[in-house]
Amino acid sequence: MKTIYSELHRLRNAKTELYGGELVQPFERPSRADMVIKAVREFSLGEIEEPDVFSLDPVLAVHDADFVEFLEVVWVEWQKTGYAGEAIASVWPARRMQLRVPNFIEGKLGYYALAAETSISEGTWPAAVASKDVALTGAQGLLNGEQGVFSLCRPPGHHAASDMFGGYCFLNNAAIAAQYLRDYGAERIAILDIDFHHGNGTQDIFYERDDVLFCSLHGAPEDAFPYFLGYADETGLNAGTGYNRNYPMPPGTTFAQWGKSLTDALAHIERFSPKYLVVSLGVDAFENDPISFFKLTSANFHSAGEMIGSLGIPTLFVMEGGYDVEEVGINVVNVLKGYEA
Ligand code: SP5
Ligand code: ZN
Repeated sequence: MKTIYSELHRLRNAKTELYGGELVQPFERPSRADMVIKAVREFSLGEIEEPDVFSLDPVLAVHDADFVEFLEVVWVEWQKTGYAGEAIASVWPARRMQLRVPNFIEGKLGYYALAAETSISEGTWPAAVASKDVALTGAQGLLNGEQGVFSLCRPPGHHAASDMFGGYCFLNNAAIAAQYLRDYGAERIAILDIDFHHGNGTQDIFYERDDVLFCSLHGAPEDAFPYFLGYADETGLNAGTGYNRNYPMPPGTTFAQWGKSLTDALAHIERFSPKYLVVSLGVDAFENDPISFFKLTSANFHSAGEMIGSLGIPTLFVMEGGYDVEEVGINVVNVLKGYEA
């Protein structure tokens, strides 16, 4: 399987993440992509190619123009304030407050952020732009007839909604790719999100649509980030009713249960008969992941790949989460090798 990869991911290199009341080194750091690309080479997954450069049109097909403009200028605007640190949201339009976009950048940050852990610094925007190019180049590969492509996106995307960033995400790479596939040749696209965290951004973008099915396996919102979306009774709205499926699971979940959820999601996807499948590939369901609570082993990821591959649908794998441990690389490659098996 071909891997699409850009060194420009390194431009996303924030120094801070608000975690447990402290500013720590971000879990979402450049070394993650290094570990994955190293494993891609070491286990001979296939060719590694640079992305093509796309315009912002495919981005604007799923994100609001004012949000995209905010992401473009936020770092410069933040610096103008004279604040010493990185740009971090600290105030939100909470219950019964106004949903109007403020002028001052501090207010704008709170308006567009879904969480405070994602600091913005120099290079965040160009890295996010390159990351969506990696996803779109992979999507183009499927349109050109590839059976499977791996887009090694960084920064990740599945928490980003049409007008929100956070959860280490800025542009929703999987949603952008899915919409591109939809616009250039397919009536139905399925998105399967196996990242440990609920893909709230992707769910939100397609929630009222019946042409993009979204299925997500994740830590139950009662116990896991992003906390405020991802319940099983969120099944879609209006035309989208029945086209959203969530599989929230409790702390300590092993492959015995996780695999059953995957089997059910895959059966649902098969009934939908999409032309293409986009997999939001996070490997933070791993037993040793530092911020998650599922108990999947490296071997389990290979099984998951095999199960996905058994559908026989051309599939774009888009990198999402998976943190801090060397096994991030092998776990990703295991999914991809399993898919090809
Ligand atoms: C793409 C992706 O995986 N984003 C995840 C963002 C999670 N950020 C919030 C982390 C809060 C972690 N709290 C975990 C408690 C562990 N003891
Ligand atoms: Zn995650």
